Amino acid sequence: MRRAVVAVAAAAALALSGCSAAPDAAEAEPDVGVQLFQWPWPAIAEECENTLGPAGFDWVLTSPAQEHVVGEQWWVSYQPVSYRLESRLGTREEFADMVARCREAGVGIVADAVVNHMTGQDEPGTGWAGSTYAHTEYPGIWSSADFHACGLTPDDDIRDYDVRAQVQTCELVNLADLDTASPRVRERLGAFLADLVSLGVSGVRIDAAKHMAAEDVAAIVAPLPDDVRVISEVIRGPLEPIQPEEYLGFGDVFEFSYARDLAPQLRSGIFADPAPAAEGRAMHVPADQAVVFVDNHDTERGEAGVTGRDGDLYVLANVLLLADDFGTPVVYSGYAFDDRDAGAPTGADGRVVADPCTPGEHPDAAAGERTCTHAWAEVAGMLDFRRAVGDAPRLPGVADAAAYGFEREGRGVVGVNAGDESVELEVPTSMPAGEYCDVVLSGGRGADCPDGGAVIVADGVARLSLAPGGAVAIHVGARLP
Ligand code: ARE
Ligand code: CA
Repeated sequence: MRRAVVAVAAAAALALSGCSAAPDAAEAEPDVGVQLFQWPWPAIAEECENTLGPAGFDWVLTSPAQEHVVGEQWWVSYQPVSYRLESRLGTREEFADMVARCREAGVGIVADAVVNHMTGQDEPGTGWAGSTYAHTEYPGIWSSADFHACGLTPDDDIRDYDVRAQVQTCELVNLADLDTASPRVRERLGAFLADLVSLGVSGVRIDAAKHMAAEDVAAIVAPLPDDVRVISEVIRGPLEPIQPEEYLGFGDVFEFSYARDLAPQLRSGIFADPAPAAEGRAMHVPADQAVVFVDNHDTERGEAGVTGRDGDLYVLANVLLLADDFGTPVVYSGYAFDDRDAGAPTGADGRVVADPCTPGEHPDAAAGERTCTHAWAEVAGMLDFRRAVGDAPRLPGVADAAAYGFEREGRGVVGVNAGDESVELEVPTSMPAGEYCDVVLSGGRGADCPDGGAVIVADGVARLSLAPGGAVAIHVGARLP
């Protein structure tokens, strides 16, 4: 409780002690989301009030809220037993309270929705909230007639992602696959989404969307109000028959190509300018429907991208993500782990727990501890950058050794150094000459500029002093007197 009060006071002080000009007309509230992986509802509400709202985050992507199978692993969240909103992450009442408090703080909730399947259990069992089930029997909800029996592989599990019918009608890792072509199934799943919307969520993530025909997903989400954001999870497999583009008719998609392009550049220190956002990027859905990220809960356990385990490189990746003009970025905030399956820390009652993050702090998380990415000064500073640059386009960048930087036309300049030598990077810019404060260091305007934070723009060039593994960003709203 005390920590919460201190954080609110700090946020208020930040808002009052402004050292630079008031926001100008070109500013735009950042469109940035944050995935709070395995964060419980009461703790998310607190983050909205203390950290996310003040920093300007637009929405939080939660983990699934459905009643799930009982187990220690994080992924029990992805094995629903019923559509009751009773889970290890909180009760229905707590979910509703979170939505209301976050909304009050200016932050929407995007709920992860598991609609492709139910459990992957072969033995009957009892879920977290007491509902009984068997693999294809969920009393009062589903019976075996509501599920696919694909008959295309020996055990009805997906074997080959090259075969569309397998991917969409067989079982993903033994998860009982709902017959989403059936009107009855569509209607019941739609009612579940409508229930979430009735509690005030501003969007839904459609888990495993690739495993449902796009027309099935379209039918399920069709009754939702137009302003509810639908984001489909369709992991791009470049050679697979099912591509994310199929799912653009009714919402946005997570674009996995973004991180796959970014990671090798950071690892090699060899950077290349992407095509301008307006022209589109190869293997990416159009920018206005792309939700982009450095990592998520699957990729940090699987794909060889940059993750929280990469130290400075991960900070640089987040800085570049947030400085870019492509897509809607989502910052990822979970917990450190040394075992892929390890669940988030729980209390004696088995419920997941999370201590609040302290705005501006960047803790070195040990296994089981929250990374608090969303509270880092570097991330808050880049949200401030994003607010200041608005829709100014990203211009072609400059590279020097393993450093790289670019301008958001006339409004901001960013640079990163992926190497182990310091670099003085000169980035051409049309920003007015003068002294600016590095918001990666300061955490955004409002605070006094820390020692070493001043950056000079003169003669049409911003001079960025980039330490090994360092990043610097300045914008027109963070000019020093
Ligand atoms: C767990 C166990 C399994 C067990 C199963 C049932 O690990 O051994 O058979 O339970 O008892 C998560 C975990 C899984 C977990 C599952 C259910 O990651 O380990 O299974 O929950 O508890 C594909 C899908 C994509 C999916 C990824 C993981 O296309 O939709 O696999 N991502 C979402 C979530 C996951 C979640 C699920 C779906 C299931 O984000 O967290 O699984 O709800 C290529 C293809 C991709 C494919 C990828 C991996 O890249 O292009 O499409 O992704 O390979 O196979
Ligand atoms: Ca399916």
